[in-house]
Amino acid sequence: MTFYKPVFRHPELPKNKLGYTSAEYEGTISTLCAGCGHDSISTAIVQACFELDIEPHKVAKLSGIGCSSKTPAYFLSNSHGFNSVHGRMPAVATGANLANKDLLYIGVSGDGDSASIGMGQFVHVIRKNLNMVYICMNNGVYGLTKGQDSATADVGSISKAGSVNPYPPIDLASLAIELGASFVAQSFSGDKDQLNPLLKAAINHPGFAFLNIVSPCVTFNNNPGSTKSYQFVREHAACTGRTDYVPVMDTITKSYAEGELTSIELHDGSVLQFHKLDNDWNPEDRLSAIAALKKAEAKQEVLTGLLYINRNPKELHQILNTSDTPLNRLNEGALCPGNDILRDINEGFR
Ligand SMILES: Cc1ncc(C[n+]2csc(CCOP(=O)(O)OP(=O)(O)O)c2C)c(N)n1
Ligand code: SF4
Repeated sequence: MTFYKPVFRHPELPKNKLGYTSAEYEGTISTLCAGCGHDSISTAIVQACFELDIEPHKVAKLSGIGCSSKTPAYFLSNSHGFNSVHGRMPAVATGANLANKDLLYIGVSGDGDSASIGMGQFVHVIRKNLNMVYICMNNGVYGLTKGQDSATADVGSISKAGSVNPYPPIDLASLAIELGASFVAQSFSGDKDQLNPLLKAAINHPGFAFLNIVSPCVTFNNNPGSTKSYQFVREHAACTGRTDYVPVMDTITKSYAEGELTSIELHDGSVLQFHKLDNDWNPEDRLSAIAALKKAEAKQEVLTGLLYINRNPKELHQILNTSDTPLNRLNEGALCPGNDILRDINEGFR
């Protein structure tokens, strides 16, 4: 279902260099649960694109399937969009980018979408260094299909159905660095002070930019023993049997300084430890980034900030040596040079 926002806005809304207000970067009204971290990320994307003076029609937003993958409907209504099959967003993004490299590609995915069914696509889009922003809204569960463990769920966490997750989590950020991603950052959906500059940097990065954003699922955090549990919902669902109760919760927000360790309490009372990187962190040291992630994991901390950057990556079009003019703007003569040239090419293989 789609709910359109009223067009009326305050007449004094600030405008960017293009003369647009932030309203021109919004989408339809979100149908996600009140308090879902994903909505905060959509708001951060709206703000970043508004502040960067990006023409909305020069953006293509792509996603797979999941609550997270619904979010492109909630930002940049005036841009291009494609909601693809579960886990297949990278392939669609690759095809679109090869046809028209002049758009800004923002891919949105969930931890289920990226780390399970879409893992094959995730690793290959990284090694091809597609010029895009890839956002994983990471809540540790399959929100849309009612809270099964995803491959990023902590070992030992208990799902809504009561099963204990016996598997260690996949760390998408270290995997991305190991596979050669040219920009890797982590953040928390409620920390807009950190998210805003990271998003802007990712948008301006001329290669694959991966943002792993911890984004609490307020509805399926209902399992005692889970790091994302929500006891109250579970009790209510048990007594009614067939219906479920989705509480209206306040979005969790938190700002904290560089180098600081902070605890963020989720709606169920469980606590996540976020450690923001120091000011003097060298994001160009790939091995240190991997080591820091492993150390943080051992201390059960989520390391946030820009973890790694390669400032001069060779993106896919450079690797393939494609034409300067995007393929979708080449005429038939350039795309199909004719029989004589084809004959010469064939001769070259004899
Ligand atoms: C091929 C296929 N398999 C399974 C599904 C069912 N399905 C829909 S969304 C989803 C997982 C969503 O989880 P995640 O990507 O973490 O997003 P969230 O809803 O938590 O934001 C699954 C398994 C599907 N739609 N298509
Ligand atoms: S089920 Fe979870 S992930 Fe989905 S909209 Fe609700 S809070 Fe967000």
